[in-house]
Amino acid sequence: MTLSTPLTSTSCTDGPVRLVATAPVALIEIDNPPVNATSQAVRAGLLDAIQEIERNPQIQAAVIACAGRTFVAGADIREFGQPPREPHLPDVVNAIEACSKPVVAAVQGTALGGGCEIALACHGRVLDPGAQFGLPEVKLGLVPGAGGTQRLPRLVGLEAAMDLVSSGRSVKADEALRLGLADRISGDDLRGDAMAFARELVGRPLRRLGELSAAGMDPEAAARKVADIRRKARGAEAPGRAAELVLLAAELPLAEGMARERETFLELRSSDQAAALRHAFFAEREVTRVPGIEGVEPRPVQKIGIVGAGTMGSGIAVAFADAGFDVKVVETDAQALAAGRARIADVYERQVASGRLAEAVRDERLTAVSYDVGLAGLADRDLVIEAVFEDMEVKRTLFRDLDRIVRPGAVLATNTSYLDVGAIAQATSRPADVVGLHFFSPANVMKLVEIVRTDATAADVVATGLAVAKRLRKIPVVCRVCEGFVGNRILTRYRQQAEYLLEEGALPHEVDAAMEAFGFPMGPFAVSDLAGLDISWARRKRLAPTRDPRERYVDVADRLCEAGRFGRKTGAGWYRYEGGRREPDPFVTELIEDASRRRGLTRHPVSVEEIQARIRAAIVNEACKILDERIVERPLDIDVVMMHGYGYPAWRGGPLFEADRVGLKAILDKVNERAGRDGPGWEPAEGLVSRAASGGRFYS
Ligand code: T1G
Repeated sequence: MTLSTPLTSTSCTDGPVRLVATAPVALIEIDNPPVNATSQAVRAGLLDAIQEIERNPQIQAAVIACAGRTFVAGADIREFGQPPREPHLPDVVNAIEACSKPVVAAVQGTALGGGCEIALACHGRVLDPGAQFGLPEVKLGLVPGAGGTQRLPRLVGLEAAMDLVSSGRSVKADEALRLGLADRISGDDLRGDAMAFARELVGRPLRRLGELSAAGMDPEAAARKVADIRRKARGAEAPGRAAELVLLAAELPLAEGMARERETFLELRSSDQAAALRHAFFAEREVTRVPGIEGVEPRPVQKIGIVGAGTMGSGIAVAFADAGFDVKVVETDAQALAAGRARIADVYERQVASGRLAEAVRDERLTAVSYDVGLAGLADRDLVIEAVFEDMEVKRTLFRDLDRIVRPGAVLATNTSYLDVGAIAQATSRPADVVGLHFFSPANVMKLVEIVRTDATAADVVATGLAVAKRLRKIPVVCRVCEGFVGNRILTRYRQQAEYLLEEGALPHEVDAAMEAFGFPMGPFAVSDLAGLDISWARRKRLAPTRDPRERYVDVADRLCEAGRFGRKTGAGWYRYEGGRREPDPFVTELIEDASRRRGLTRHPVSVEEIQARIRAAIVNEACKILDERIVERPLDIDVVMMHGYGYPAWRGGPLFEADRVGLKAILDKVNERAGRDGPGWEPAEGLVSRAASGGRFYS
């Protein structure tokens, strides 16, 4: 039945919000692809629609639904760089809640940020079984700005709300039902179920979350929780601020709480951290658009072969099985294969034991993986990835064999961390089909994959790497060949500079503390102990014959390895490990002091600021050289690698985004301070010199 009383506002019939006027329950449909973000036009249309609902006597209730794959996924992030325009989202959500007639949200996909806040302002919420709710604003350096920190705790309590708002994590439909965030889970007719629920609410007292009161929390417990959230945020401002706002829900009426929330939102919206996190958000999407590859058709890939079932090979196998590929893992002998199979099974068992994976899904994933001894079984594969011992001759021999066995047209990939992919490709008769797919350990967890293209790699093979990364839900960065590609090349410089600081007066735990205060999850020496000192030791020994004698080489790590101290796995490395705790070790201090003496250096205290400035300059300078050499096309490629592969704090935006903020002249001054003292390779990058001289930036 349609309305006999005409709509009074045309914005309800055109634009991104349409009032599908049916009585007695009207349907408000938001249609703003790709994710129904609340642009200014959506906010205006939604407000008009609610006012129409209120005005029109024939409409007794309404449902807010979204076209496309998801309910509103938040405010339009692209608008954040501009002054806010009315109507502001808080006014819109307050109008929804104040409506005298029932308004029900029909939620599919991901109701995030402003979308979640719109749903919270509704008098009822019906979710598609696959729907999720979330307030991820802190991941953008913000706090919710339209009542999320005030309505959510009134519904789920302060503690649960603090967790959700400060972590930004999403809750699935079943948890949302348990928390009371969802009133119903729909069948296969979400809109129909939501309209039926809205009809039921007609004539009943409406439940407005803003009118509820949030039970208080013990002040000391609250303070402890905020402190814990701040500590875990490692320098990011928003999580702590969001948690503090949630606590206000127990102290202030809704309007005052929302006013404080809005004030904080507007303050953080113009902050450096929010700008950096917005940059990070868009950069990790932009990296998939590779100049010269866009529009190139990838090769079809479903059958995967993995050679080597060690830590990396088994992790890669799990990543592909998780993404629904047909995976075949091969090893040289039955014993190694059995060990790999056990590793893969163990990954899934741990997920089932922790409740993160259903047993049926585990069984499905394990069934997707088959095993074989030898290479013959790889003949029919679409993509073969090797994860064997990091040695050029071993890899070249393997690729010669793969070339002979694997079907024509298949993509042959190496997971090498450092080696020249071009040299490996030249071992085959089809170098155009060869590419590097450098995964990061644990390969089924880490999002980053470096796609290493040689001069011979075909464009559709690069496109295939990008398409496979997308299916794996990984973040791909395409780069060309150099020692260590992007991340490991920069990491090498990072570690060298960290070791120079040891010779000059710092100790491992001081450098680690400084870099953890900078925002890295772990400092360089703790990371080395975790990864194993023997791996980089083998690489240094491989490179020893080619090392420039003028290079400032710190041999402390070699001394540790010679003493059998390979890190956590041997109970000692840069630190001593007792009961899982890492402790500074006088044995290491002695080695470092001896290195200082042999270098003729008088040790002196090194400040946190100096440690951070030296290491940041080393990272930026090497990153700029990578850009100058066209190993990557864009600064954002490097920022994404460092954030998603090496824990560079995203609230800094990555090294090059942050270098623009710090100022390239200051960075260059720090680099020049070192040039000549740290040997070859430490001269300033041409691109850094030219940009600093011309007032240029990495980002326009
Ligand atoms: N604004 C603008 N564009 C957005 C967007 C948004 N909120 N979300 C996604 N996009 C674009 C994205 O750039 C990409 O564009 C395309 O949509 C598909 O995204 C007031 C202030 C929703 C889970 O933080 O988490 O609400 O690259 O590739 O993998 O309190 O996008 O195609 O040109 O990511 O299926 C809070 C952010 C905002 C959600 C979908 N909301 N988005 O993932 O697709 S702040 C968020 C996501 C806020 C309120 C506060 C994901 C997704 P292009 P995609 P996906």
